[in-house]
Amino acid sequence: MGFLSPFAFEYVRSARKGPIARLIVVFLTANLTTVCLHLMRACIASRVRHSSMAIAVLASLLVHEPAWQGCSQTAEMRMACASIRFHQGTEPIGLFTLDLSSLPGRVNGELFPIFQATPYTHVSILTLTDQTSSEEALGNIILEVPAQDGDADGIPDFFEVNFSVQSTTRGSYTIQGYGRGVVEARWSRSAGHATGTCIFEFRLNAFQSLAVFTHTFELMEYFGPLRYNIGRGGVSATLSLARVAAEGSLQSAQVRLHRSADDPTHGLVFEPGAWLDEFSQIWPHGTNYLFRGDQPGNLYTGYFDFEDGWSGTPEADYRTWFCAVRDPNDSDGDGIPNLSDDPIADFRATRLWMRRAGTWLELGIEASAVPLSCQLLATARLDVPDWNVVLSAAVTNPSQVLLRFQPTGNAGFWRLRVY
Ligand SMILES: [Ca+2]
Ligand SMILES: [Ca+2]
Ligand SMILES: [Ca+2]
Repeated sequence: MGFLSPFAFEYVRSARKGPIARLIVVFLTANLTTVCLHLMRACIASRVRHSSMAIAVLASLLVHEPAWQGCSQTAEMRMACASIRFHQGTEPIGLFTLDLSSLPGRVNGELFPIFQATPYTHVSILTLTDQTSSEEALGNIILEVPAQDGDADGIPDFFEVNFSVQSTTRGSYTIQGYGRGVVEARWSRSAGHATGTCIFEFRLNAFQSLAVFTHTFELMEYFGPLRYNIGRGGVSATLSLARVAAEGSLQSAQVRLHRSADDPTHGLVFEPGAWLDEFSQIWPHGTNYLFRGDQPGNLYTGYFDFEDGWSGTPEADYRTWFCAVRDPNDSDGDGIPNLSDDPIADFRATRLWMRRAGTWLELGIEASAVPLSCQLLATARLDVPDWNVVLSAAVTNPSQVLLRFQPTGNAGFWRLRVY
């Protein structure tokens, strides 16, 4: 919710002459209280000079914020880790195990993204362990992982739990002391399950296979609401994401965003912050950028990098995520979601107005967008204000009368709360 800030009317009605004698509209950009107190003093002085006149001074409202500004709005947010977590792999005889990691000296299961290595997309450090001697051999693997985004939601479908996966991809590997060659990865995962199976077949040549390891792999995907308020300095938001098809959550009560300076209506900037996982462990992040395409126009997508995206290890890992924010809110219907719309445009579009209607005065709202809800509050003085709700109304028309009354000769001040 937000209060609209003031402009003022001085309205002087001649009781003797009947019709309105004078109507002055004064737009105030200075301190409301100071100016309105000044107006009250002028009014009182005027009443002294013109005791036969009924005088009303009406403080009304100039929009500081668009109608939706300050109101809590909800977008939806989806995060999917671009890394895949591999559990330890086994081979049919049970003599060796295979682990993947992004960390030298510690196994964290991470098959992590690599860029500009087309057609390959992911790499990892391999640790082959002889279970009888406990000797370890290190290696590495580079692989292609499907990147298609069939539903155009900004997340490659492979990384979305709700899509099933049945595919075979290829890459290459090296294992010290054992050999190098081509590796085939056969992926299998049912829709709605965060875990699936990946079978690596390591080949020495076209005729010889070094080993076949079967791994459980795990996707990390989170989804939930991003609730935000737009103020003059940007967007403040809270997020509450639940892990898809698995235990886990990500929360943050202090998300700060703003429009991109380079492309304000398309670019959304996440300012540095920190999220909490279900163990209350901190996932800090720096500045991240999302971009909105024209189709669909309410979706912001991009990579989101954490300084550390998994609290299961003390080291920085699982850092790169796919992020998609869909904002269905478009209060002015111009195709630009509120998250990155120009608040200044609406700043001038919503206002509280006053007009004569015979001997009546009408107080109404010119709304930048409808529908919206509002409350009209009034007080008799501003030096010790006592704002009381006069009415609550649903605004369904671009210009709508809120209050109709006869001037009483007493000073009155109004303010409007929209939400
Ligand atoms: Ca997708
Ligand atoms: Ca970590
Ligand atoms: Ca808009």
